[in-house]
Amino acid sequence: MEKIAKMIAEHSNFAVFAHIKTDCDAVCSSLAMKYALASIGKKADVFIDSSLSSKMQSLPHIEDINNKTLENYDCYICLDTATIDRLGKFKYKIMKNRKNSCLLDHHATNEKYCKLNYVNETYSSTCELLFDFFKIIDVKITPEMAHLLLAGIYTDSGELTFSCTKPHTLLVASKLLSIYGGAMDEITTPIFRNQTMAEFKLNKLAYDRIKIYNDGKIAITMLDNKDFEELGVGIEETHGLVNIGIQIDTILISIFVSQDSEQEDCFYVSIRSKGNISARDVAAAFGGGGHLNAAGCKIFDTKQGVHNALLKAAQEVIGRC
Ligand SMILES: [Mn+2]
Repeated sequence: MEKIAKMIAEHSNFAVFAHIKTDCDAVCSSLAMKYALASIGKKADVFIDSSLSSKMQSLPHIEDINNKTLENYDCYICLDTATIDRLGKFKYKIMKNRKNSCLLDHHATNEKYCKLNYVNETYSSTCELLFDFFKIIDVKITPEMAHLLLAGIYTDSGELTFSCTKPHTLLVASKLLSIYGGAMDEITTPIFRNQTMAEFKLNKLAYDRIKIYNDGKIAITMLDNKDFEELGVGIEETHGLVNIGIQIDTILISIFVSQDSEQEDCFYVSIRSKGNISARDVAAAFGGGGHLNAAGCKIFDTKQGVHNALLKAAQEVIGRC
């Protein structure tokens, strides 16, 4: 982290990148970084090649994402993004300007594609990691930054319930909540408990579509672009639907698949697993990655082809244990 702090000290104009199919940790860590850098006299803009879910509209400064044109920056920071491809169209900036790039991430599968790379998978989230990093670059966390960091930590840690929630996570959350100064539900309700009717209907459909295999060990849920069209929701609202399957007591692997709105043969896959069963190994069979119990990949095939290939990969992973 010290080397990255030095790189930041030596530059003044930053572009901050985070991953496609973005989530709260990516968005919040990027915005917190922008305001942290501003507080120490630097300029930073945030670029994320992704649509934002309606839930993210409650976050402070959400309008600052992609509000500039990507021109000349003297340093590039990638947050929460394990592979260069997950930067989407912004990956070319890193390929061209690698010598002035750095990354901070908590994904064990990070491919370290920047000049300086700090990856530490003991953190629940990039937001938790940034709490420690901001100390190194002498940033005083404001209530708005605390709001952002808490939202990212709460999202990636499943509201402080997943196994990635460590004593350090709770300590950081506690410190951030006192800096924030308000009530926790002001942050969590808009993100976790404020569904639109369309989202509720999407959930309902996801419950209906679950297919169970291998004596209740594998769940696969598929939604296609016709579903999204009929309900009037975007693919960005599907976050968390993979958890419907994993919550069933016998299920060891839950897979959620959604079809790209423009490419008929392109499917996005989220995978969750329990214990030593590796979601990452299922994703890796299709060139994806992630954490042991939460991973993802993208597959180009027919709907049936995707379904069959995923079922086979999940059966193989379970068969190994
Ligand atoms: Mn994350």
